[in-house]
Amino acid sequence: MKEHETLEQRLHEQGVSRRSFLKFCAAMATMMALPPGSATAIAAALAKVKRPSVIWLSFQECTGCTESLTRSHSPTLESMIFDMVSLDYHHTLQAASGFAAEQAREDAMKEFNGKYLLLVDGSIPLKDGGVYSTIAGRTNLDLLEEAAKGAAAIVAVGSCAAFGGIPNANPNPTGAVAVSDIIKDKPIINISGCPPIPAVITGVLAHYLTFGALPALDNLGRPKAFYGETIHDRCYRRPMYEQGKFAKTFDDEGARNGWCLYELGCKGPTTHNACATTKWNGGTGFPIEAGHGCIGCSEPKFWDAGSFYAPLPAPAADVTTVAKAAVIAGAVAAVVAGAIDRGKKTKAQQSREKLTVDDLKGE
Ligand code: FSX
Repeated sequence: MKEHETLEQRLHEQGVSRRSFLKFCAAMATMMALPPGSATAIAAALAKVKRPSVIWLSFQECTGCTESLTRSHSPTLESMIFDMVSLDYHHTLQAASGFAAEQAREDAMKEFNGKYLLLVDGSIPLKDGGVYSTIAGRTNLDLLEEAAKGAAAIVAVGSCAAFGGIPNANPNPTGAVAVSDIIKDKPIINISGCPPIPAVITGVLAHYLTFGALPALDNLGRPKAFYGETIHDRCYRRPMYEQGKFAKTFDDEGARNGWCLYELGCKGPTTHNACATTKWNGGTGFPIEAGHGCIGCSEPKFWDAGSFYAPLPAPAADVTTVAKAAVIAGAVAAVVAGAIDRGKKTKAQQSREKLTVDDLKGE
């Protein structure tokens, strides 16, 4: 296996124009909330970087995470992930099978020991010796522990790998756990969502390649640039919430007029993700835009929390006069708080900007 070429060489071979590459970098800079002018610096850094070896292990999952990435809406952008990295092993996507496939994984682990990125989707079953999910006769636990040893960092793709996800839901018959429940000595970044947003997967990898480090994470190990705000924070129906206009059924006049889906069970206020801004399907929409509330799939235990069609505790389901007053008071407070928030940069934003400027000074 030859030493990996630079991204610039790879893009040239693939016939990707400089213009497309810069467009990609600009999109990444915007998504990562980096300061204006970062796109050029990202392009300079990315072009020179050696494409890292990536080993992608798929455990207990529905393949939605890989489907999400490969069905991404901007093939010229998100699919560039396959040019940014050398995907040396991926169960679903690789052409090789059987012994040849396992040999490719072993070769990559040996040659790029300490340098490769390990991407994992799916949870890991521990019950009964881990027999509920095996690959090439080996348990997921065995494969994960082996591959984690030589990894520079681990990316847990999807809520199953990040938090245990649906396999971990009650009664959790396979004893499914998250990557971070097993691996304690490597940096792990959680890209939650069932499935996760493909542009977020790409953005995290672009950040890692550009800065040589993982982005700032929240207390659940998720990149703040994408999970720093709730769906509710950025929802286009937020003004309806603040005005106390709530749809009562999925086909009433309020629903038809785009009123807030809070009382129909929307979990937007407690769900951290970028769906409302990044959106899905070519940027055309996200579940709330299609008339269905958020089910909170990027939060831990989202399936057990369930009650997808029951409203969050407050305000009360039946908006009485008192509750309406509370909603209005809350709305005023939220608007004021929002104005204050918008007027100042968060510590994360400040550190991102500092990191960018410092890191790219020498370019
Ligand atoms: Fe889980 Fe992903 Fe949901 Fe499915 O790999 S996060 S069940 S979209 O496929 O792991």
